[in-house]
Amino acid sequence: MVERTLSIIKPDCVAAKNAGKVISMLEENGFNIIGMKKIHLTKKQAKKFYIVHKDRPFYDSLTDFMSEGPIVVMVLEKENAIADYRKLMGATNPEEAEEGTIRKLYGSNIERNAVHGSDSEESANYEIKFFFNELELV
Ligand code: RTP
Ligand code: MG
Repeated sequence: MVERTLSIIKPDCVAAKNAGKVISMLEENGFNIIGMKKIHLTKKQAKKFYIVHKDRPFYDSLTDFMSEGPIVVMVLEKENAIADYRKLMGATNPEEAEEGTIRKLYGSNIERNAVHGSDSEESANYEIKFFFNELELV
C-alpha cells in the first residue's frame, strides 16, 4: 500500500550541511519527495508539533533544540513509507543505530539525532497537515 510519512531534517543536520546527503539517501531508497520546505519553527510551534511528548522529561529541551535553527520538512511517498523510513533513520539514539542509517551517519546524541519520522499512520496524518496543505503536495 502506498503511504505518506513526514520527514524532518533537524536543526543539527541542516546546520552541519548534511541536508543534501540525507535527501540523496531518501531518493536512492525509493522515496518520492512530494512536498518540501525549509522553515524555522518558533518554540511555540515546536511545542505544538511535539505535543504527544508534553509530559516527557525531555520536552523542554527537545523543543528548544527543534526551534534553534532552520529545518527541512518533507512529505515522502512510497509503499510502506512509514516503517521503511523509520528503518532508514535508525534507532533514536545514534549510538544504538545500525550502520548505514541516517542517525548513525549524521546524529550526535539521543536528542540531536539528525532526523524525525512519523511513527504511525495516525501521527503521519497529523504531522503532514501540520506543515502542508494538499495544494503543496505534488
Ligand atoms: P522522532 O519522533 O524525532 O522521529 O524520534 P523517535 O520517534 O525515534 O523518538 P521519540 O521517542 O518520539 O522522541 C522524539 C525526539 O525527542 C528527542 N529525545 N530525547 N533526552 C532523551 O532521552 C530523548 N529522548 C528522545 C529525540 O530528538 C527524539 O528523536
Ligand atoms: Mg517519535
